[in-house]
Amino acid sequence: MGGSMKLYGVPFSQPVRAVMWLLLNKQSPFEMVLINPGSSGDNGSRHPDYLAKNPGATIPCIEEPDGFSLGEAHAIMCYLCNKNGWTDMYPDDPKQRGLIDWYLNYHHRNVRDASGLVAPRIRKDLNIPQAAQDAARANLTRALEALETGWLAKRKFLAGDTVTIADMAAYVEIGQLQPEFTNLYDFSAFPLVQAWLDNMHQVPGHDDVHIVLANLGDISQEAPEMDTIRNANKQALGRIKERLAEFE
Ligand SMILES: N[C@@H](CCC(=O)N[C@@H](CS)C(=O)NCC(=O)O)C(=O)O
Repeated sequence: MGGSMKLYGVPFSQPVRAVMWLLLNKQSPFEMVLINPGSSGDNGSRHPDYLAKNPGATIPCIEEPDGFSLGEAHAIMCYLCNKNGWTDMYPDDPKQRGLIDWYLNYHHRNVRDASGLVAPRIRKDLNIPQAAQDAARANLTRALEALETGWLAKRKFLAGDTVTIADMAAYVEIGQLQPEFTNLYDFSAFPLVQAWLDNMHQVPGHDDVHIVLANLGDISQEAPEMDTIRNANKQALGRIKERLAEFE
């Protein structure tokens, strides 16, 4: 079976962006297949065809030409690094790798809660209770304190002096809140996190992956219309396809 690897998801999804960033950074070809998160319709993440690939019903998921499929952004990024020998992004030194795995495991229910600030604005239909929104903000703030006083107090990037998949996984969550994107969090209490965010802007692939957020813009005062989100995803897909054409 020929063809390139498929990546299922939408560019607005944080964990999808992390995988896309790694692939674009490495100029590694893939085919993006749009899957709507939470939908059971055709091309939805709860449709039986998709559940056969990822029973967890979430995006992202990848599928290799031989039919091998894998869910969970962090598992996918580790797999891609292992498969392609990208040891700059996921070093094979046990201690360096240990630091990355530490962050990737920590991330869930901590830094991931950054999306708990975004979801109520883009998914009004979910009627996310205020208490859940407050808990997400508190969890994120605690996680940023841990990054500020721990990880980033010791190193320029989360696991060392150079960027790894831990930074990409963290940035797609934290970075989306910056003023030039959704503008939903004030980072002034966290100067090391702010400096790290600035450094991450320079990592190749950053702008292509974040075009979706640049297009959506500041949503702190007003929640965007569904059409605006759809258009932002569409334009982002166009940019990604342009980049992928350059790799061929
Ligand atoms: N831990 C998963 C999280 C994936 C996830 O929550 N994806 C969201 C979109 S950002 C999703 O597919 N939601 C659909 C649903 O929960 O029904 C990962 O990192 O891949």
